[in-house]
Amino acid sequence: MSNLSRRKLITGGLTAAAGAAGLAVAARLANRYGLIPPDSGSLYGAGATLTYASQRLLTRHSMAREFPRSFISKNPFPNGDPPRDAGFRRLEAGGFADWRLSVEGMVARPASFSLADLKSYPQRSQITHLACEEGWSFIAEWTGVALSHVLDVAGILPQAKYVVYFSVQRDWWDSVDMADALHPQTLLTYGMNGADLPVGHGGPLRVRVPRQLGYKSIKHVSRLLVTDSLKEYWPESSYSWYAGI
Ligand SMILES: Nc1nc2c(c(=O)[nH]1)N[C@H]1C(S)=C(S)[C@@H](COP(=O)(O)O)O[C@H]1N2
Ligand SMILES: [Mo]
Repeated sequence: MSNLSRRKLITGGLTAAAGAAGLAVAARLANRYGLIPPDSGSLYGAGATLTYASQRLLTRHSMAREFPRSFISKNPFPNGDPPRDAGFRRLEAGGFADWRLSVEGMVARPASFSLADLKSYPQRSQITHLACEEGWSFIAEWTGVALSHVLDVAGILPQAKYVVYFSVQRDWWDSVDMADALHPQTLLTYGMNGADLPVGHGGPLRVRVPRQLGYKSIKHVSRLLVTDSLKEYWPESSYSWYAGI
């Protein structure tokens, strides 16, 4: 991905704005309150720590803005190509009846869910903004089940710290910490604007993390992994791990 320079600009700007003294204070605070993000050792560590720590302190319990129906965008923009491989096409032709979401890792009851299973759980809808780091955005109504509900069914173990979610598109996966995984607005969505979630927007199943930038909302998700370390699951992209907005 070619977003290195953009990220550099953003984090560079933050760092400059905070100033060296501010950063030192932020780092100390972050350390004390367990707010070091997992990419703090990276090139943009100081900026990433500052963003994550300040957002977590200020917004741990905050909600992404929800909009009235009249705000729903007329022409939402599907970004990137949907999967084109034979396996996905076969699943699509079958109405995704054979689609499965597996939940693995640090859970008491590893499980595999069909869309019908997920639809049998309490349904949540929210009208939220999806903002791409490239500058465009749209508002849509997203319908699904709270990620926290599915995690409860699987039973997360106490040592779990992150949830990694994988698309069937091999290059796309991402992760959130437990604060975002258990946040009431973080959904596994199967519906959009009152219809099935279109394949272009991540059908049949997509994670929505409305408190972070669009790239954290991974499309075509078929696997969740609960873990205490992201070492093996570091995204290949140059995006910042924490993308709070
Ligand atoms: N599997 C997968 N997930 C993805 C992407 C993708 O190309 N493939 N693009 C990401 C990016 S960068 C953004 S901004 C949003 C775009 O969502 P949309 O296609 O519904 O507009 O999806 C995110 N999730
Ligand atoms: Mo994006």
